[in-house]
Amino acid sequence: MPMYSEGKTTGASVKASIDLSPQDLLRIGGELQQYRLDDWWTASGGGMGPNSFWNVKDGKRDRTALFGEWEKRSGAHWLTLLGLRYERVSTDADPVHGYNLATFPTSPVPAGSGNQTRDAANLNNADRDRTDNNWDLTALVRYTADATQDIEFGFARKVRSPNLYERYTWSTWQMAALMNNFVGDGNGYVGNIDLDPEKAHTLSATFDWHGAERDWEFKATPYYTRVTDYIDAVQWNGTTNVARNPQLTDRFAVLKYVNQSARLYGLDLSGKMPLGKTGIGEFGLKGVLNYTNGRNRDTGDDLYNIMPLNARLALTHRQGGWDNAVELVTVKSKNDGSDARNEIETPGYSLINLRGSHSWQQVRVDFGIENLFDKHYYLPLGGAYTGQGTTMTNPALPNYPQWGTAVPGMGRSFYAGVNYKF
Ligand SMILES: [Cu+2]
Repeated sequence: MPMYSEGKTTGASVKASIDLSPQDLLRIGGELQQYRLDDWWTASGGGMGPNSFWNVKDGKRDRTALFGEWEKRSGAHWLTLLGLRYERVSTDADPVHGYNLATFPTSPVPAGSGNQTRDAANLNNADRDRTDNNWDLTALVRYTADATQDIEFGFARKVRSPNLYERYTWSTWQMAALMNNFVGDGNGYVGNIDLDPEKAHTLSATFDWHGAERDWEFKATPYYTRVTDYIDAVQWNGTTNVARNPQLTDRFAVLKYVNQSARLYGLDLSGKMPLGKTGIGEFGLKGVLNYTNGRNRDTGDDLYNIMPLNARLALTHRQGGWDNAVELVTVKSKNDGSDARNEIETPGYSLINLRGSHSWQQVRVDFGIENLFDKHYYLPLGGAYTGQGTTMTNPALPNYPQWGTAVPGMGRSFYAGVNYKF
């Protein structure tokens, strides 16, 4: 099935840093970006003809942004940062038609497979020219209590406008929707002309305890994010053109992008400590831990593609030019996930990596083995494996042989690299 897409991006950005005073730094800048997209599928038989299917025709997405950020130091203890960004995003696309060329108003036209005539008409009759005025905001306060303690509080608002595929793909036909998957989960997706930009508001704090020379440190960052108009997706019934109820389970489905409300919270921990100096070098421990929990507040469903609780602990060794580590990576099982997308569960796993490096004046050599014990595991964020089975339809009842296989991670891998500085 031939599919063509042609995109063009042109843009420019300017940035400047201005020292207003020894304590005040101002950063300002602007950005311009123009994006153009055509996405069409030429006729190829089997219901895919006699004309080209226009998935996105003369799509445009233009961005104009201005931003400023003011960083101020007050004495030895306080640092404040205030940032503001305005971005105007204009998107548009031309009228489309399916393989059946259903936009000819004068000739009687067939409905086309999967309601191509109806769906094309819905997009063509809609107001496709959309403009979003997006305001981002950052506010941060850092208090340095003494040489071993920093505390930071932050608030951020970030706005993202939908991309052209989220806003302008139009066909609820399963085959067409399956071609519009940019998520990696094996489902089909249908765009939504009425999508609003998603707005995320985040509150976070960082507690940083460390040695005066940072020979040891422990950092904790909890955060909470509320997203209004979060761009999620609901299962869609193409025949009736409304949200599907009840939901399909344990198989791939067709979904339509919709704005919903979401929240995320999480905790990032990191730390390091020296273990001791010996005749054969300096030993230490280094670790990070990440936890994220995401929920759709409208449906109560878990958000798609959230990394399960994971940690990385390394025993480090330094001696002369040597810098080596034995690394343990542990990831918990993913057994919640998005029900709407029938997200595939993955079991937990642990991996051992060995890393070595030696540095000279100008040259550094890195080498190592990842996944030392050749453990078979599945990537929690790897999406669905779709390399076998049907390609243009979801497999029919009673078996869904394609659904349910995650993408495996790499087996035992050896690597080596050379860096040369001059
Ligand atoms: Cu096809």
